[in-house]
Amino acid sequence: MKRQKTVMAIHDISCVGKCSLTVALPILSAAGIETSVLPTSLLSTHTGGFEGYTFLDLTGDLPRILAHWAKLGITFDAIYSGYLGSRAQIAMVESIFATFGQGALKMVDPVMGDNGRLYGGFSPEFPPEMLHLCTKADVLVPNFTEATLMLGVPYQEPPYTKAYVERLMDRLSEHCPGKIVLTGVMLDPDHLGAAVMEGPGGLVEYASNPIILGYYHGTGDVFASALLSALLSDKSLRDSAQIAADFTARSIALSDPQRERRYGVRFEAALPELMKALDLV
Ligand code: PXL
Repeated sequence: MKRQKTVMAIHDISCVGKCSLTVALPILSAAGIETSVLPTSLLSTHTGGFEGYTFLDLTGDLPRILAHWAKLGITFDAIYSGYLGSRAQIAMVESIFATFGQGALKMVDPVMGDNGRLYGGFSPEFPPEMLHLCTKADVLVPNFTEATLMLGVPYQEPPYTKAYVERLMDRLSEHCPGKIVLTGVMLDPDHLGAAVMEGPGGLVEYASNPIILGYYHGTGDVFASALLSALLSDKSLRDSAQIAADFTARSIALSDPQRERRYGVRFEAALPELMKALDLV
């Protein structure tokens, strides 16, 4: 029997509005991956489109959880970080990479913003510190907003030229030696996808799908969780990006148009297709 892969997923729990752990856990599980969770904070809803959400910072409890895991000798095939609620948590993920990272694929989704703007609650000091975390990652998955914020360059509206996309990835790779999967790549108004690069100086390849217009909450987490699922299923970086792009597009296409978009996309309905793409069924 093939050994089951294991992941440590480091994200918040947004109790309502599918994103972060409520997306990562079901997707990785459907991909046959044993997923342990390190919840960084507990929110009544995510912060994008709901007023008056609660926020419980769990930073103080994380060292105790991690010390227990270390004592038990627990190891992981991958460590996957997403939304982090404070700069202290960025430092904590760096220390998790140092203590649990040996032999593990370290993937950072530098969740911070979209459409050219930082999400609510993040200070301008956050992006440079997130860039520092990305320098330690084997795979980073920024969108254009996050990439430009980390580089301190102005955000540009799509569509983009390949030259612009590749210049941005080159600039990121000057800081980050890992593989880069840049999301939100629109080369023409009819297609949306990702650009991938295996490392500094590497060739840039593209994965895309016909665009479905509009902003859908949580799709970054859907994409990144499917990407990691495919990478751990030994798919190539480009194939993994295409599988993740297909899954994200299907999750949007299967969503109820009557349901408010802040509740997230209907990724549950697309899981059988993801499992097929990963040769699991
Ligand atoms: O999907 C990213 C995300 C994760 N977690 C929280 C968020 C967001 C985006 O707004 O608010 C709490």
